[in-house]
Amino acid sequence: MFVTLSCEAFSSVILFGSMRSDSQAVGSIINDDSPPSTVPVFNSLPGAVAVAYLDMDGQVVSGTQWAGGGTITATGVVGTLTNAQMLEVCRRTAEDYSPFQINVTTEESVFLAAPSNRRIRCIITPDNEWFGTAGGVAYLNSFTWTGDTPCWVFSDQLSNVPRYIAEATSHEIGHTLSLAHDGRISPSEAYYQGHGTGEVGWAPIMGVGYYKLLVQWSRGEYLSANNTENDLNKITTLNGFGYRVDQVSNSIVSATSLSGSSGSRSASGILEMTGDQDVFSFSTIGGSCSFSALGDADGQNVDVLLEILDETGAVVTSANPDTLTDASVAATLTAGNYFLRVSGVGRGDILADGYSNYSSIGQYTISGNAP
Ligand SMILES: [Ca+2]
Ligand SMILES: [Ca+2]
Ligand SMILES: [Ca+2]
Ligand SMILES: [Ca+2]
Repeated sequence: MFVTLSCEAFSSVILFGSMRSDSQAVGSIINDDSPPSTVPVFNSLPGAVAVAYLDMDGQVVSGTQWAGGGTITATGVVGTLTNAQMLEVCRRTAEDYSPFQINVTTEESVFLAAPSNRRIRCIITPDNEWFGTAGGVAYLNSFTWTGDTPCWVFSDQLSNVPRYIAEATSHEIGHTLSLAHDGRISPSEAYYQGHGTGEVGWAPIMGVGYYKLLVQWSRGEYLSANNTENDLNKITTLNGFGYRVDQVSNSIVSATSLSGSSGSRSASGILEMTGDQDVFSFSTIGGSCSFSALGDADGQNVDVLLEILDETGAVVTSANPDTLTDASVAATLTAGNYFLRVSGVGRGDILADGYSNYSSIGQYTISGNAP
């Protein structure tokens, strides 16, 4: 049975010497505070049955299909990464998995308490020598195996940069959830590095996510994609967990009130599924109103469309900057009841430098003012 070895992900990173000698990246590590002696506690969805455990404190692995069943003694990244850097890895990975009923955790006790066919241990370690040069490696579908066969992320192969480690972590866990690589037919390549620039530079999580800022799940909509598997559908139907429940109505009829009744207003939430809309209500005595909707501060997956609607649901004003992923709206409103609607959108030509709204999902926060 479990003979399908997903090829080493991100082996291409090894070809990019500039990444490994990036003085900025090295400097950011050296300049940080003294390394901690323990991994910080992190749970993205406490209580979820399904668990992705980021094991950063070292692990001895034996009796698995790795290394022919032999013993692998992997050191951790505690002492190499700072507390803040380990938490950044957690937050970035958690953003990729925020639409789903899965807890990204750093607590081994949480992992051990989960059903063994609803969990994965992802070992983040500098010790890749037993395997070879790669950013990470995983067995396809191993999330639903029983026992404790981990997937791997090799931190020093990733220059110990939290963003790269997090991209590899989401990617390797993606393999364990049954996802294959996103490459291209022409040119023939196993890993697509993406397209576009700046905040809207896009790449698929199951390709190479290191070089772009907007790294999303994919169904192979880009030009010459070699893999049209529906990542979201596979994740949520093959692994014993599904999407998180949408907490905020798509309709003005049952909108959720923004926090704050006058002046400062706020809310936060998740766009869980393709096309989800979250509608919030607010009232004003009239005057100058302004709101911003920001995606996740570290690993934003949402390109936000933000709209103010009047009490009939008609759009008063909207914002979706073409080259930015956050959005802000402002309007002088007469006294009354209004709505703020958050959506995830695509951009431009999906066969050129754009993307669809397919995986424009994830966490957001709203803040603003209305008198
Ligand atoms: Ca461990
Ligand atoms: Ca939602
Ligand atoms: Ca909704
Ligand atoms: Ca935009």
